[in-house]
Amino acid sequence: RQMCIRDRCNIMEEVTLSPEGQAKKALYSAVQPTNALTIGNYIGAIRNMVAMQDEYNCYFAVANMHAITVRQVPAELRKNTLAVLALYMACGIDPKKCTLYVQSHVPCHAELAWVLNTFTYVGEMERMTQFKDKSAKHADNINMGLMDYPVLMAADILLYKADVVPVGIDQRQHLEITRDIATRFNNIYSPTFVVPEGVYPKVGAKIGDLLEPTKKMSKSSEIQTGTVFLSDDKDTVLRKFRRAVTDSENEIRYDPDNKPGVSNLISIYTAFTGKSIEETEREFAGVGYGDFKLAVGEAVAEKTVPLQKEQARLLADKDYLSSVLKEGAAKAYKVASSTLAKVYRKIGFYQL
Ligand code: AQP
Repeated sequence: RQMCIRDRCNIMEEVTLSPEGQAKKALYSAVQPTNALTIGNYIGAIRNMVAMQDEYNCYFAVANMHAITVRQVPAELRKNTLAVLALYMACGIDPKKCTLYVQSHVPCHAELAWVLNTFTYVGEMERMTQFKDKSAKHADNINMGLMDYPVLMAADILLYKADVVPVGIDQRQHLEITRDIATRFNNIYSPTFVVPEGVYPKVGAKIGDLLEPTKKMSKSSEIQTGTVFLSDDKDTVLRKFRRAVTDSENEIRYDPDNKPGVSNLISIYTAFTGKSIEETEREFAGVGYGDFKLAVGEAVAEKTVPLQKEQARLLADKDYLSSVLKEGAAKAYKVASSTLAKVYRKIGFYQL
């Protein structure tokens, strides 16, 4: 259900209503199709996206424009783009309830990012942890896009007037800069952008690599033995968990500072079973690390194997995926182009 409102710039906008007739808050989130997705992407982002889709007016993107900040093989990028789309739906994201689209299908992202660049300082971008990490990892390709990544992300979020953004903790710094850019613009002109709030999972906001649990599990890590992909078969999942780093005690207790390996495994277990940390500690009191690691692997595979089957079924239906993408791009464009028109008017771009 939707109704029209007239905003301060005299532009008519559609607002999605809840069943009670209240305007729903907007939510934005995206994942880069840089490889197969990991259980970190699932726990930190996708799980919450699915849980929040009824309550919010959701915009979910496959962020292929972000992906090219690191060199991609074109055929792989194309394949991964559809794979992420199908995975979103396999995980429970319903394209009828939300706007599901590919970032490059809506040109407003690049256009707003250009404008926002002029409200962002070079020093701010140089300080970004992800920029520093990725520059070190890709020293032969420290391109402008890599540095500008947070401004494109700000454009993504601000185009849809997102009130909330469910992301893992690694994206907190980028979300803060989005808030700064929005506030800066609003102060120079007049209220234009909604200043968004980050939503971080209470447990699992930063899932660690199984072999180096203090390091974030990443889908494009060079060494993949500590990364569990949602596409891994059951044997691979169990093998990776069997090798997970723990500690010299033999106590299953959540204590991220002193027991990062075990705590990481507890976070994964709770995310995949819905049990609390306390329940998990009680369930495995007196159990050895070997059996615990096996139980975590089993819980993960129990969820991911059916996801893979559903993803494969969706990927086989190209016509359906195509219709979802066309509808998603049209819905996204409608909202994004209205925000962009407002921005252009405020900054003084002559309108045709
Ligand atoms: N290890 C993680 N724990 C919790 N959340 C995570 N996310 C990523 N890794 C973890 C969250 O997943 C969402 C999508 O991430 P992204 O694809 O936009 O890029 P990223 O954050 O850079 O994730 P990766 O897996 O590390 O990708 P690459 O290797 O390509 O850079 C985000 O909400 C993120 O917080």
